[in-house]
Amino acid sequence: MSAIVLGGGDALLIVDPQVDFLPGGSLGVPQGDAVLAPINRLIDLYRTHALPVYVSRDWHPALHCSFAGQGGPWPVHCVAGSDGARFAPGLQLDDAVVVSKATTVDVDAYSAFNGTGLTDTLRERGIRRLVVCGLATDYCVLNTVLDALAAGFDVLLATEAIRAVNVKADDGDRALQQMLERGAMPVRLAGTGLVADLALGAAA
Ligand code: VGL
Ligand code: ZN
Repeated sequence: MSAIVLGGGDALLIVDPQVDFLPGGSLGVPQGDAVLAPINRLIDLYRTHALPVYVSRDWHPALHCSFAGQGGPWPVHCVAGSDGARFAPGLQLDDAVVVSKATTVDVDAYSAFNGTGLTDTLRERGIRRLVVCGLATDYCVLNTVLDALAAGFDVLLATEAIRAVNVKADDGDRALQQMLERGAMPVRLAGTGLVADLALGAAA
């Protein structure tokens, strides 16, 4: 068993688990709600080890450049303060540190590191390794993982706790491949802990 031993320097980073990205939301990710149960288990695990939890959110102004009405690729979603921008009900986020991104009208930011100061925040707290999970695999998870790796963090990717938009059918698979090639390690929940997702690791 390749169990992952959690300790000082570890943190959980949950990417954009917001109502608009769930089925029925304005930018609903297919099976996006399937990430919620494993994310709650991950939160539990990190709390049990007294390790910090970070959660990013897409937090756009009303006329954001990524919206179709402004010439962007997406329907209106995650407008700051709206119901759709709320975290998914049922997630036990209590004491998670919230990171808001893409908050200005003329810039989009898929990565939780883009324009948020998250790199410094994590370094100041001595974080060296992240488990990343959330929505969506092919946009915000992908860009967050690539930035985390570029900044020198070790990245464990919780593969059961991510889902893709799949504008093109294999976008999620290709994003996953890209993250693994750059050095993210796939992990899954097993019993009360995390183990390397060997099937995926071998495929990478
Ligand atoms: C996202 C599309 C537009 C995401 C955010 O969180 O993956 N995708 N804005
Ligand atoms: Zn967005």
